[in-house]
Formats: sequence, C-alpha cells, structure tokens
Amino acid sequence: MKKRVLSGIQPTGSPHIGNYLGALKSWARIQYDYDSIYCIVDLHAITAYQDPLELRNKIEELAGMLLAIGIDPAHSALVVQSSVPEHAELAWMLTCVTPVGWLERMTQYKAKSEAQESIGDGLLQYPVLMAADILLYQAAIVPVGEDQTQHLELARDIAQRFNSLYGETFVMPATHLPTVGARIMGLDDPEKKMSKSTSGAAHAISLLDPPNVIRKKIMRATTDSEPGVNFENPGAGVRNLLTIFQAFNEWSDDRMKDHFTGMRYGDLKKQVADAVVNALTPIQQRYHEIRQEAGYIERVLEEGAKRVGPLARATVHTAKKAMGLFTAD
Ligand code: AQP
Repeated sequence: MKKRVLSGIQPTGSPHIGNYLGALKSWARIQYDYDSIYCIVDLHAITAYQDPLELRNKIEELAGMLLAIGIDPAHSALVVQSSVPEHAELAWMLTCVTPVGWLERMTQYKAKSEAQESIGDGLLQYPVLMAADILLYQAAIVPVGEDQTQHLELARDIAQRFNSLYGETFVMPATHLPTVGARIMGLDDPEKKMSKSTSGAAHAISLLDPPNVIRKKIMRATTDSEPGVNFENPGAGVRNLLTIFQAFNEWSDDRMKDHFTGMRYGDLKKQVADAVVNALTPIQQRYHEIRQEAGYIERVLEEGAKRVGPLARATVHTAKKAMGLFTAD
C-alpha cells in the first residue's frame, strides 16, 4: 500500500511563487508516488477576518490554480477543509492533549500576535488544527515550505502525546522540504518571507501576474551595491533571485556557479524574469481554461470530499474509542 501524503494551503490573498516553489511544485511532482490528499484550508484562513464573499471566491480560484499547477484529480483528492467536519472534530480532541505553553512558543503565533491588539483564540489554536489535518488522514509525508517546519514538529509532539496517553492511534508524519526554494523571500525585503498576507506592490509575484508585471517586479527587486554576482557570498536579495532561478530551472549548483559568477545585476534580473515567465505562462493558460469549464471545479471538490470522508470518519472513530468517548459500536 502506498504511503499517504497530505498538505494544505490557505485560500487567502493570491498564491505566489513562494507557495509554488516551497510546496505546490512538490505536491504535483510527488503525487503519483503516494496516496495524495491536498487541502484548501479555509478553516485556517478564518483565524484572521475574511470577507465572506471574497473567501468563497478565493476557495474556487485556489482550487483552479491547484489543478492548473498539475494536481491530477483522477489520482489526488483535492479537498476543502470545511467540507469534512472531522477536521474540526479531531482538532478539539487534540486541543485537549496540547499544553498551551507549546502553542505560545510557536514563532508564527508570536509574530502575528505581536502585530495585533486583540488576539483571537483561533490564532493560538492554528497549529492544533494543522496537526488534525495531518493526523486525520494518517499522513506519513507532509510537503511544506520551511516556515511550517515548527508546526510540523508540534504535530508530531501532539501525536506522540496522544499515542502515549491513549495508545497507538496516529502515524508519525515526516516533513518534506524542497532542496531549493524552501524559503523564498520578499522581493522588496529579502529578510522577510514572501507571504500572501504582506502588502506591497513589489513584495510577491502572484502565480497569475502577467509577464510585464513579473518583469517589472523582478527588475525592481532589492539587491545591493556590489558590481556583480558574488556567487560564494551573495547578499540576501541576490541570493533570493538566484534561488528563484535555480528552483524554476532545476540547475545544479555547479552550473549556477559557472553561469552567474560575476554577472551584472541587470542581466541576472532579466534571466530570472525569463525563468519565471516561462514557467508561469503555461500554468496561467491552464488556469484560464479550467475556470471556463462550468461546474468542473465544484465537481472535483465534491468528489475529493467524498473520497476522503471514510478515511476521516475512521480516524475520528478510532480516536474517540481510544479516549473513551461515546461511539455507537
Ligand atoms: N515564502 C515562502 N517560501 C517557500 N514556501 C512558502 N510557503 C509559504 N510561503 C512560502 C509554503 O506554502 C504553503 C502554503 O502556505 P500558506 O497558505 O500559509 O501561505 P502564505 O503565503 O504563508 O500565506 P499567508 O496567508 O500570508 O500566511 P502567513 O501570514 O503565515 O505568511 C505552505 O507549505 C508554506 O510553507
């Protein structure tokens, strides 16, 4: 039997090349090696206020984009998190075995809560819900970007604690990071992770940006005052551009070094822009075709929920029995 892979993405903002290189590209690449489930995690999205109409549209847009990047619904289940109620049900059971101190230590929680006057409980519980997403399907492999590694460690800690309190129930999930592109930085500020929720015209490249916009953003990307690429020790902005190029074109380190050492930044930027435009153009074409097929995305999402429902119910049933909660049998 194939091992199970699971990962998720929030339907917030516009998916960008950081999401693609850090996670989505791996999702498409490894899907046939595993029994694959990919989730649009709308329950995670509402840990920050979302305009309801916009959220509803974003779910469908994101599903269209996941199909466009190559998720094959004949093989992988594409699921909206809120359409499978067991995600929330298991999250509650896991909440009850998770010490608050573990959650307060999460760096993403600390960063986000510092930026807010009033902190919603959902923000603190976010990683427990993520653990539930993973453990619900007994996933063995979770392909994510580097920013999620701490949350994955926590998911393993929660699974271990549950297993030791109530008996072996959950598979221990392993983190799968891409070798290049696990952390793409903002073009405007290479010290900060590229993120959907960060505003700024030149921060992120959306997967739907037209070629002229992509080129403009990359030509404006922050670099430094060196005359050309110092390959062994580049500044953060140049390193980020090199990473973007290498992740899209899949060149070896040696080839990158031979090609880029000493190159002027203007030429580097042109080549990075070409790499991004070449990779995104066919994805964008597929996306627009998919969006025009009336009813297709809804059908894929319905089918996804139907396929994973029995797995989710089986795990919740096992976890309930293990905890001594009421079950009909
Ligand atoms: N910059 C990134 N580089 C590499 N991987 C990344 N991921 C996110 N940003 C990068 C990975 O993409 C997957 C989906 O993550 P997400 O939906 O949380 O995306 P986001 O851009 O991080 O979204 P937000 O809404 O802006 O969230 P915050 O505010 O948390 O940054 C994950 O596998 C993630 O690792």
